[in-house]
Amino acid sequence: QEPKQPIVRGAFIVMEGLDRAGKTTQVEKLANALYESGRNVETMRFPDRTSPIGMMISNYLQSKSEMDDHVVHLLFSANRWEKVKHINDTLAKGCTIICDRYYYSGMVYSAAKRNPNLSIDWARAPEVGLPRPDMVVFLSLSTEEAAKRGGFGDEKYETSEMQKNVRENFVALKDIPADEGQDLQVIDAGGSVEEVGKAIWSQVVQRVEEVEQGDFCES
Ligand code: T5A
Ligand code: NA
Repeated sequence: QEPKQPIVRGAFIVMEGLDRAGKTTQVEKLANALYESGRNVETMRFPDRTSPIGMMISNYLQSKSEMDDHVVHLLFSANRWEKVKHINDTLAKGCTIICDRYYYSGMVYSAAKRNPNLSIDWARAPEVGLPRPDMVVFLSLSTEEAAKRGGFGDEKYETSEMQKNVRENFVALKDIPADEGQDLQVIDAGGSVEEVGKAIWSQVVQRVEEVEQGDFCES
């Protein structure tokens, strides 16, 4: 057997998509598969509701508090910035991170409020400089398929108007010539949990191997 090359660093993989696309389900599945392939792997999610900033976000999403659109946007962003050292340290020790939502959600949801003073460019600014993912899996699900997965929950953004705008913004992100759109790998999330899991695995495992061998962009 070939001697194993030392791992340069772990891969940073993000799962994105609309509400009910299956992100949390697939993050778990992918993390288990990577673990079974002999890797160190950690899952993360944003918002991380456990920190003081995350608790403020959680209260807002549950309509227990009100906040200006800009304020809550900056809190979502700060909630990522407070994790930067942990992300970098984890990747540096060779551990792969699978992350449930990241700054793509951050930009797209805030801009979906259609506040004339909160453009997608305004929303992007505080995210600039965060660790760039090695791959972003975008789970794409039609409105009809999403509806089959049960009604809306009772959090702030779970309305058909908001979800429609979010979908439009995610589509538009694909056309932005900056890194955001080009990072997105669209995967059809309409199949069974097994089918979607297989499609994700075939794309992600290859990228994880490349990163482990040192083939990645400096962010
Ligand atoms: N937000 C987030 C911002 O505004 N700014 C930000 O910066 C960030 C990070 C909370 C909200 O915050 C916003 C976005 C959100 O509105 P959250 O806590 O992550 O974000 O909550 P959600 O992502 O909305 O969680 P959901 O549970 O709605 O969506 P998931 O994770 O995509 O879906 P999942 O896996 O939980 O599955 C949903 C249901 O579908 C079933 C599951 O069993 C479950 O019942 N399911 C399937 N059914 C059939 N076939 C499949 N293939 C299925 N896969 C899953
Ligand atoms: Na989720």
